[in-house]
Amino acid sequence: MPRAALANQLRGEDRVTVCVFGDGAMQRSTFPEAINMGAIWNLPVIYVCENNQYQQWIPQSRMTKVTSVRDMAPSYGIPGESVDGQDVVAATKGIAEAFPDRIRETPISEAAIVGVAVGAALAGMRPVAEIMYVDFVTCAMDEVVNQAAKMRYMTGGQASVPMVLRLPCGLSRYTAAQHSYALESWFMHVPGLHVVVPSTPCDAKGLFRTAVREPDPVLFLEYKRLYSMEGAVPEYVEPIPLGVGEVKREGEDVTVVAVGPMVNKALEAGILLEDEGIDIEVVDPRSLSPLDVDILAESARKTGRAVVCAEDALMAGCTAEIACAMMERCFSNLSAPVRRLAALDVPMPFSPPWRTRSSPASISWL
Ligand SMILES: Cc1ncc(C[n+]2csc(CCOP(=O)(O)OP(=O)(O)O)c2C)c(N)n1
Repeated sequence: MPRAALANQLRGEDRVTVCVFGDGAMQRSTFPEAINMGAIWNLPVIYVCENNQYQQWIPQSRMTKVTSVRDMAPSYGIPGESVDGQDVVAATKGIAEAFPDRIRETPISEAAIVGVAVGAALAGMRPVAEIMYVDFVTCAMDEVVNQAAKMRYMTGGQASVPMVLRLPCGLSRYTAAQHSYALESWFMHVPGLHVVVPSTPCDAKGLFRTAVREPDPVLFLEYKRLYSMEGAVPEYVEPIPLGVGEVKREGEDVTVVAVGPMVNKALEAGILLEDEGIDIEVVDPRSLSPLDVDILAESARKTGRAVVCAEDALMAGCTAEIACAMMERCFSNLSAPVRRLAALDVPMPFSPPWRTRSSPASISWL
């Protein structure tokens, strides 16, 4: 926050920086750090908290005992004044009423959310934690990557973190650069984490049943656009083992490995390509770590051609790992190199035409 103020001070400029934020920002760990640094360096800043009593839809009074930033100011040695003066997801609808003792609302404190989940898991519970958008798991990366993922290894198997981290992700309307990330490859890279990406309501249930029973952390990537997808979900769904993909459409000419919402797009493409006499096989890995390399290689051996599509970026994305895994196993059966369809290596644009060009998520075949 006081970055611009530091620049002003160092340049000796006669300027004051006005830093405007919502009351939700008070619960960020960077908040006290920034205020304190600004105070000890006597930076010329006015902090303006627009306190609408709600952090998005959660009343502020439930998230903090301190409801006025003004009252916090003196503890940093700076004066404070008062001036008079919003369903992202239905996925968890009704769950808080059904299980009032087990569901917790949280402040916007991702490191603390994952931290308490890791702690509870170490203490023998099976917590399910949710980060509002996967983009903000970046604020909790130490807990995910250094604590949860490594605990079993570092304790020689004496401790484990049976935690599920639900991570809504991917493009949705106008979510732009900070709320549209697809980060599967980041987590595939970390030994000790399982990475799951369901593509249908039924798979979501079957994979979730497995995830909550896993002895190690599972990152459950929920593509936001799929929340509105309809599909039959039987009352009882068998747990789907991790590392077991599924052929969603059988075909002879080319294998399309599709991740998450790209499965539906591939199935749409399959219908169109029928008219052109091209018969595609659609394979859904369902979990990316562990990855069902056998099902991928078997399909590519049969068709001799493969395309991998996912919503994450092309550079070092999950499509690279999948394509390489196939080429390593069945290079001699392939008639052409494995091709990849992924997002452009750009932050997600807000502008609808640019967004459409940036991500395969925007493709509509039908
Ligand atoms: C680190 C982080 N976590 C989650 C979000 C998603 N998010 C965007 S606005 C918002 C609510 C902010 O509440 P508040 O600061 O009170 O501002 P208000 O919208 O009420 O004006 C949230 C949670 C975010 N932008 N950054």
